[in-house]
Amino acid sequence: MSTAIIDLRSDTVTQPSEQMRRAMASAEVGDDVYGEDPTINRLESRAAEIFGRQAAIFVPSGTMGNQIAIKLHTRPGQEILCEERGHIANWEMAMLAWFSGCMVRPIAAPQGILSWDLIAPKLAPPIYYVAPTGLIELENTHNMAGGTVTPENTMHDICARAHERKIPVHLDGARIFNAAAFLNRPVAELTKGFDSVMFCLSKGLGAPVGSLLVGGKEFIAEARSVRKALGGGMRQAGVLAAAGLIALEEGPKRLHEDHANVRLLAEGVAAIKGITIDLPTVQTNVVICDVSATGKTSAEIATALKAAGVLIGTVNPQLVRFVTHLNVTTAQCKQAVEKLAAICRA
Ligand code: TLP
Repeated sequence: MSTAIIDLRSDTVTQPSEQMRRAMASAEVGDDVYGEDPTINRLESRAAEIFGRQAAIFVPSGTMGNQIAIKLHTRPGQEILCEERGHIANWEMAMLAWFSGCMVRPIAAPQGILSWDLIAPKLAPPIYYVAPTGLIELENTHNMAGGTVTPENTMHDICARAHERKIPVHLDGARIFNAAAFLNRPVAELTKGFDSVMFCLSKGLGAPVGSLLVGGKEFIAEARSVRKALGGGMRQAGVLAAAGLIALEEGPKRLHEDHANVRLLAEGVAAIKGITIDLPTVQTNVVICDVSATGKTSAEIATALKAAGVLIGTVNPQLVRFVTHLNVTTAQCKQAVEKLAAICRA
């Protein structure tokens, strides 16, 4: 049995491949603040092309991509509607309040999947003494709901109805390629109704760093100013974009392997006494399970697993998260299940 650490904390932990390292070493670069990095320019135009959009901008992180979009779509004093477990509401340092002066109106959605029926009652009425709804935000796949996929029609319906009311819609598509793999649909089709889309190269696609924000030409031109204001002018970052280009072209092709591994892991873990998983919601490369009936907290389980060479994430005292990616094998997922079963039996 291998003694290598099995890291299931996140798909952000992937190591750049040999091909990426070679491309990074030989990347043609220039100063991107002057728009002169040819590798970044190539990455941005490929991203725009793949998403069927006018333009794209390379940003250091998904968080920065989301926050630039929020800044551009809203004005201070507005509300942003999103699912209550959404990344922008919980894991982005309240930056939408800090930087854009907005507040979240969270919506609880079963399996993290918003619909117009859930959104409509939360829209601000058009009364001068009520904070207006400035933005609707969706997350697909939904990370903290366990990598669940919002169906294509649901997204199109939300976008169309929001636009009838002149409300913009942003997609946190950090893992939109996982949704595309699950639905077997092109990302351009899935995301065509959104005013802007952020997606990450540094998660399942395997790049060491970077995300893109895609949208209209003017929107992305303004995004360049906001990125600069946030300190995101990265100069000769073509070395990162070189890895990003490989992630963008090659990464999506193998995501079904991560999905198969998570399914195997989820089925194995669901058979352990005291652990609950809603198996039909396991659709992509994330699984979240409730460990409370084991008599142990999530932190106790994570600590015991760490001692056995398996790293996992904790969501709260009851919930743990496993994420598969290109640096974990099927055999390692099986080992992780066995080690967890032994800990829960003890
Ligand atoms: N998610 C990370 C943690 O921050 C939770 C992870 O390990 O899953 N949107 C979504 C849906 C995300 O899951 C993440 C990262 C981001 C945005 C932010 O991306 P980064 O980390 O590049 O700022």
